[in-house]
Formats: sequence, structure tokens, C-alpha cells
Amino acid sequence: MGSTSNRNNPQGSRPTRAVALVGPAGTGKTTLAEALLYASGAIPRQGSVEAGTTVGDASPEARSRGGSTELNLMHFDYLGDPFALVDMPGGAGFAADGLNALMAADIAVVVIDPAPERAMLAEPMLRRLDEWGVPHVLFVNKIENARPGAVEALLDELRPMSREPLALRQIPIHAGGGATGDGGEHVTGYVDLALERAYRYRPGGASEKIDMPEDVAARERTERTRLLETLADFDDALLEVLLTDETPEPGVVMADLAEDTAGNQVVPVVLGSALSGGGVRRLLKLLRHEAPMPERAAERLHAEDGDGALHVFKIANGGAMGRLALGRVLGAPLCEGDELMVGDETARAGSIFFVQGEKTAKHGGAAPGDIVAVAKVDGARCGALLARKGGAKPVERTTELPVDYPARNAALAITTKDRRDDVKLSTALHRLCEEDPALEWTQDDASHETVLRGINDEHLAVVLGRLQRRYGVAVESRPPRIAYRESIRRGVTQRGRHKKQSGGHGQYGDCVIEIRPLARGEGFQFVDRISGGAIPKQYIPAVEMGVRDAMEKGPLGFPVVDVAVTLIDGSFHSVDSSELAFRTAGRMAMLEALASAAPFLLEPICKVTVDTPAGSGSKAGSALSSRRGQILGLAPHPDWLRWERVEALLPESGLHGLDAELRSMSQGLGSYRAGFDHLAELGGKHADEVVKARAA
Ligand SMILES: Nc1nc2c(ncn2[C@@H]2O[C@H](COP(=O)(O)OP(=O)(O)O)[C@@H](O)[C@H]2O)c(=O)[nH]1
Ligand SMILES: [Mg+2]
Repeated sequence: MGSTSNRNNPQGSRPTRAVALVGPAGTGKTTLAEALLYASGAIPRQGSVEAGTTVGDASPEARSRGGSTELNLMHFDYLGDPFALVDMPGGAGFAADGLNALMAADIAVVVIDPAPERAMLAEPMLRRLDEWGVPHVLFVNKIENARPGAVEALLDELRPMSREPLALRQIPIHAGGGATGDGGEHVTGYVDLALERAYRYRPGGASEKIDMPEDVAARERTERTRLLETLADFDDALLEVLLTDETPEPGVVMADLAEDTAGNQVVPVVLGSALSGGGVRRLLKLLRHEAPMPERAAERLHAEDGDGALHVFKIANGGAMGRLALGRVLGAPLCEGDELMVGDETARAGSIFFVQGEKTAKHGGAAPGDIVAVAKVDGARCGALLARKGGAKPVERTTELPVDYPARNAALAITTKDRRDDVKLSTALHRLCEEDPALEWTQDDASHETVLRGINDEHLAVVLGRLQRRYGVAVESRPPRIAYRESIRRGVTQRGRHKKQSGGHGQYGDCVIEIRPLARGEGFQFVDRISGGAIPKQYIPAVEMGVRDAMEKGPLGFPVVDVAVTLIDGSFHSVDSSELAFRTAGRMAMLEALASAAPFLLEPICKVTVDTPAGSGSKAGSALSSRRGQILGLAPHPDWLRWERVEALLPESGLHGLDAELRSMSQGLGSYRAGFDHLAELGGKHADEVVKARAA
């Protein structure tokens, strides 16, 4: 910590390019980050996720889970060019942590598994990259395990998921010799289709050039033609060459590849093995030639015209340096002490650090393109774009970016094990929510519960772990209360009289009310029909207050809704009557009235939208039905190929555990969004159980 960095960023070199590693959980992003650091010489040996020795995933939460729970930042130089890596967690509960950083990246590497049946796991990310216009490349990892024919089948699955054409840049060579796979199993090397050269992987080192195996030649020609035709769609001169059956100059092909990748017109697909280093140097070269310069990302963030800005993509509170704003420097250098605009306020940049996993190295300043951690800049929030103070041309926007976080489908009501930790708890929750926008914390006034909402159970489990480890706050947790309500079925007239004669001053209040049910959603009405001064004007609000008191907890134990109350009569005493006495009388009248007005339970019903891979929609529908859901429709997803959407009305109580159930039936992919729709009557044994549980 705090050592000086060995980073060299000599004057005149190209700016740092930011590479985001994205894709489903477990495909090997963190391992690939490690392999890139090793192959570029930034670290002396390659650690492994299993052994807990990688630069990334250094947090106790990530180490103990054996997978990323937050984004990892790293950097390296390759052949004189500086690069910053953002390794994004792929797990559903944690993926949101990297979204703001992804928006600021120059290029994303989508790391995927070679098994065609898992291709759809990558679809949500491919769609997002298209939508945001982030140039990207696909890295088919664990290639040594690819079955013969798997890469072709994988591409057939992937092509319809991508707006831009996929350009397969390499084909695998199998152990038996050929790329066709008859005979061979394990992948031992690849053919580079642009250069028409064959290579054999060498674990831990650069691949070795070999003669083109005879049996890959046919497939090489087919795939190379396909690649060139894809490029020719964007290059008329190349099209001419292909039409006249000439062989294009290698320089032209390479230049087109670089231009089309950087311009997000074509998505290259390369192969490799992060674990053994196969294809990793090839990927480095691709990034060096084809990742666009930071200006493009600055444009995407509307920061291109200013005198410099810092795009903050994460607040980190956990490290030894205290609160740090992690962000990308855009447009102009950033130095310690520079003044930045946080909304309308000015904040001074504190110390500037370069980050390598959990290590930070202090620097005097950062160049455009660099990803850094900046101390101080109080008030800066995740997703904010901070402009240079006093810049002649202010950046276009300084507000947060429109990142669509996944729905928060897990909730826990928490209480401290030791009441003396209550203050510590709210400070800690404030910090945790600040660094994790997918996390939300509310204090429910009605139920007096502190409710924590996160993406899924796994997410909240990690949050509770951090709460305990970092802030020393131990909590107990249980599912939050469901907001049941009650209403009445019939009208009733009821007198409430409060009379007390004890020594000196007595108490006297007396009222008669009529209550009747209102339509669903109309809430509460109070009408005063007193005539002839049966109750003096000044006591009438007190009666209404008493009525409202009684409605906070009705005969079944829940807040009462949709009831009209008319005050029709009463009496008073010139000495003993008081506001308090009338409030008590109002409450007594209302409590008795409600009890004899046939009260019944209302439960919240949510509108639920489930998105799940094709084929699992009907299973999702049965899961919803067995949770008392009413299915409104099951149809193909409106935007995503090979996905289905199920819409249903579901009691809120049916949401408990739904996320886990949907994921378990869909390779972890199915998810839902739910929002309150209406209150509906609940009767029978379900209602009895709810009332009994409330009484207990
Ligand atoms: N066979 C094989 N396993 C790999 C490769 N890359 C990563 N893995 C393993 O895949 C698992 C998940 O890797 P990790 O880097 O944590 O994946 P992430 O979730 O995408 O970051 C670990 O057990 C790795 O050792 C590879 O190229 N080949
Ligand atoms: Mg990871």
C-alpha cells in the first residue's frame, strides 16, 4: 500500500485504454485478467482463483466465495502502451457493480464458455453493449475443453444475439490434427484467419508458429472467406478485390479489422485459455491495435468538449485509504488539488492512486484515459461526471448516467444483536449503499423495521458479511413484513362514551359514528354531521383523531383502509369534556364498530414480469401458479431472441424465494421485476394463518 508505482507513462506515449472484462459468472474473467497481467510482465507469476492468489478477487468476500463480488481494477503496459483493466463480476447479484465502469470503457472483452448450450448466458450483456455502443470482442475461453464443432455451433447461437456481425478471427486446431474434429478432441492451437497462419499453444508462453495442418485447410478457406466478406460490407475497395477473386493485401485486412472493431461495426471473436495463457498474447495484440482511443468513451459520456472531467464509476469505502472515488480521467490531466464540480459544489481532488487489485500506489497526477482512485472529492457519487471547475467549456452533463440496475428482488428486515450498535448500523448502511447502488436501505415507519433490499439472497449475504467484518455490526435478519391491510364488509352505527369521575376534574366524551365500506383504493373519509351543537366544534377534530388511532391496528391486527366514517351525534359536559376525552371516545367507538362490521383481510398483489430463456417459460408459469399467481400471458420476449416473458399477478407473499426458484430452473438466468398493483381480499385458511401469525 502507498508505495510508488512502477508504472511508466512516458511523455508522448499513447493514452491509457480501458478494457472491461465482462460476461457470465465463472467463464474466467478474473483468470483472464491475471493472464493478461502475467503475459504483459506486470506480475512475475500467474495466480489462480482456486488457490486465492490472483491480483483480482482480493476481498475476503470474493476469496471465500471463490468468485468476484465486486469489480477489480488493474493496469499493465504492453509494448509501451498503457492499459487499465476493469474485471466485472458476472454473478447476478454483483454484476451491477461494474455497469458504470463499463460505460466508461474503450472496449469490452466478453468472456464466454465454448459450450454452445450456454451461449444464451451472454445475451443480456451483448444486448447491453449494443445498446450503449461499447466496442467489444468475444473471447471464447477454456478453449482446450471445446468439443470438435463446438465453436461453429457456438457462433450459430451467438450471431442472432448481436446487432453487429460477429467476425470469427481464429479456428481451433484439435489434438487429432484437424479443425474439423474427426479424430481429435482437445484444442491444441489455432489458425489465424487474417494472417492465414497456424499456431500451437505453449502453456505459459507465446504460441509457436507451425505449418498449416492439412485437414484444417478447407475449413480455413471457408471461414476466411466469411471473415473477408464481413469486412467487405464496410470497405468497397476490399469488395472489389474479392469480386475479382484477387487476394487482398494483409495490411488492408488488418487495417479494416482495426477500424471496424474500434468503430463498433464488427465484433471479432477470438479463442484462448486464460488458465494456460493460450491466445492471451494474441488478445493483447488485438487490444493494442484495435481498442479505440479514450475520445470515443468521452463522447459516449458527453465529456468530449470540456476542459477535463472525472467519470466516477464507484465509491469504495472498504480499503485502507478510506473513502475513494474510483473513476476515469477524461479530456485533460487530473492532479492532486484540482478543483472539480460535484453538482453545484466544489470539491478538491485529494491524493491520486493507481490501483492493482487491493494495492494502491500514489501518483501526483493522472493523464486522460487513466483509471484512478481519488481521495476526498466529498459528495461525488457513483455514476457522476465531475467537471473541471472554471473550465471554459463545461462538460455537457454532470448528473448521473442512466444505468439500468437490475431489480432488487431480495429483502431482509434486520435488527442489531446489540441495541447499542444502532447508530453504527445506520452509518455502516449509509456507506455500503453509497458504494453499491444495487443496495437500498429503508426504515419502515409502519412496521418499525430496517429493511435491506438487494438483487438476490447471495448479494444480501455478502452485504451482511461486509457489515460484520468491516463495521463490526452483527445483525439478525428475517423476511420483512408484508403490508397486509384490512377493511370492512358492512355498515355499522356505534356509540363510544368515555366517562371518568376520579376526585377533582373528570373526563367526558361521547360520540356516535356510522361507518361503511368504501370502494377499494378510496382510503378514508370523515364527515361531520353534528347538528345543534351536540358536540362543540372544537372537539370534532379530536374525535377524528381517535377514529384514525383505531384504524392503525384493526381487529385483525393490520391498518384499516377503505372506510367512511360519519359523526352523527354525541354529548358533552361543560366542565369535564376535553380534546383528550373526545379522542378516547372516538377511538372506542371506532374499535367496536370495526369489530362488528365484518372485517376482512387485504393482501398486496404485485404485477410480476418474468424474463427467462426459451423453453423455461412454462415452468416459470407453474412456479407462479403454485404461489397463487394468476398468469396473464406467456409470450416470446419482445426484444431478446430465444427468451420468453411471463406476466402474472402474484400475491406479495409469493415473491419470497421466487428469484432462487426461477434461477434454479433456467441455468441461473431467469429473473423478474415486480411492482405493487393492487390490494385484494384474502380469505380462508391463508387469511387465518396471517392473522394468527400477527397475533403471535
Ligand atoms: N479449464 C479452464 N478453466 C479455466 C480457464 N479460465 C478460468 N478457468 C476456471 O474457471 C473458474 C472461474 O474462473 P474465474 O476467473 O473466477 O471466472 P469469472 O467468474 O469469470 O471471473 C475457475 O475455476 C478457473 O480456474 C481456462 O482457460 N480453462
Ligand atoms: Mg471474476
